[in-house]
Amino acid sequence: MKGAIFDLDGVITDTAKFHFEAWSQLAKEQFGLILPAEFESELKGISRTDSLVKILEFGGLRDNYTDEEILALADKKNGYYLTAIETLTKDDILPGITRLIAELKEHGIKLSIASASKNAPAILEKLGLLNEFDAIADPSKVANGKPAPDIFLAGAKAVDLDPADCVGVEDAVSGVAAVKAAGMTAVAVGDATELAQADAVVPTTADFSYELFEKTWQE
Ligand code: B16
Ligand code: MG
Repeated sequence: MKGAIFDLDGVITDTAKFHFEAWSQLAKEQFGLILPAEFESELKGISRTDSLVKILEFGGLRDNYTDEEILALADKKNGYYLTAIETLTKDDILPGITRLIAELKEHGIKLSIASASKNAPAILEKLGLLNEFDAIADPSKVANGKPAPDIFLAGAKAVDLDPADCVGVEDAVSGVAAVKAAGMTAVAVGDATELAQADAVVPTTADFSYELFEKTWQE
C-alpha cells in the first residue's frame, strides 16, 4: 500500500445530517415535501444536483423544473448547508481519524481526498486538516459521480499513484462501488451487510488503523 484515498463526509467528519437537514428545508419550502429518514443515507456520496434530482423524482416533480432551475435550487440548498457547517471545528473530526492520519504518514503513505463535495476544502480547513493531505481531487473536474470510479482515479492520480497501490476509504454504498470500480482495495465504515462490496468493514472510524489498511490491501 502506497496511498490512502479518503472520502470526506461520513469518514473524516459527519456532515450527512447537515446535508439532510438542508435538503429537508429546501424540499419543504419549495415543494411541500417531507423527506423520509432513509434519504439521509441514500444521498450519501451523491453529488449536489444528482441529490436534488432524486428528491424531485421522489415527489414526482422532475419534469416541472428545467436544468437551470435545478442548479438554482441546488445553490439555495448549499446556502442552508454552509450556514449549518459554519460551527464545525476540530472537535468534529470523527474518532480515530487524527491518529490514523499520523500512523499512515509515519509509514510514508500518501493521502488524498476523493469527496463528491465541492465544499471539501472549506470543511477540511474548519477541521484544521487542510495541510494533512497531499492532494484533494476536484469533483467539478470529473465526468461521472460515485458510483463511477472517476473521483477515486483522480485522487490516486493527484498523488501519482497506481490505483492498485491504494486503499479507498468510504462510508457509502455508492462510494464503495466507486472504490472497487477504480481497482482499489476498499475499507469501509458502517453496516457490514449494506457495505458487503468492501474488502473490509468496521463499525466505527475508531477501528481504522494502518495495520488494518495494510493487511486488507495485501489479502
Ligand atoms: P456538496 P462525500 C458527498 O460527500 C455527500 O455525502 C453527499 O451527501 C453530498 O451531496 C455530496 O458530497 C456533494 O456535496 O453539496 O458539498 O458539493 O461523502 O463524497 O465526501
Ligand atoms: Mg461519504
